[in-house]
Amino acid sequence: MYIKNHGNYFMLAVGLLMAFFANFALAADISVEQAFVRATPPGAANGAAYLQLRNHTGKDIVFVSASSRQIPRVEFHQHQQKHGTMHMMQVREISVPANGEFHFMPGQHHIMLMGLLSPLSEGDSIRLQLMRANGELLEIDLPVKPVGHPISGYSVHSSHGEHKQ
Ligand SMILES: [Cu+2]
Repeated sequence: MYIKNHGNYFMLAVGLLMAFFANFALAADISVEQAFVRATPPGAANGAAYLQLRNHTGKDIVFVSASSRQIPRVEFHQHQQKHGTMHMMQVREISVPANGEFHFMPGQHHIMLMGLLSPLSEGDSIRLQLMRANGELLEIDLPVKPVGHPISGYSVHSSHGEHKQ
């Protein structure tokens, strides 16, 4: 079909090229995909944010902290299985490998939102700032998604709400 219609095919190619450069200009060295925050029930103390970071450079990019004006404390966390139960522990830094990706996802690494002042409700959004080791800030707006938001590994995460001591 596209062979008969060179005009459309050309415009498609131009469009793809423009999309590529638009993305490239927006995130020259790192980009964010599939960012979301999980909705929380009333009274929950903590929530969690998930996203995927893609490093477009030939050097590792390290993030040393996260923060939000809307949330008292934000930490990088990891899940760990210990004696058959899941525990969470703080992670000091996150390294996105050169030309690679780092995924925060349920049951694994996550960004812990601590001391919530009000529930995170579907339709709201949270602005997070991730700080790189070089001091640069990456600002991300994350929509709040319902608990059923599809992402692999979700079942492991069902008891995430509170920290186990
Ligand atoms: Cu956590």
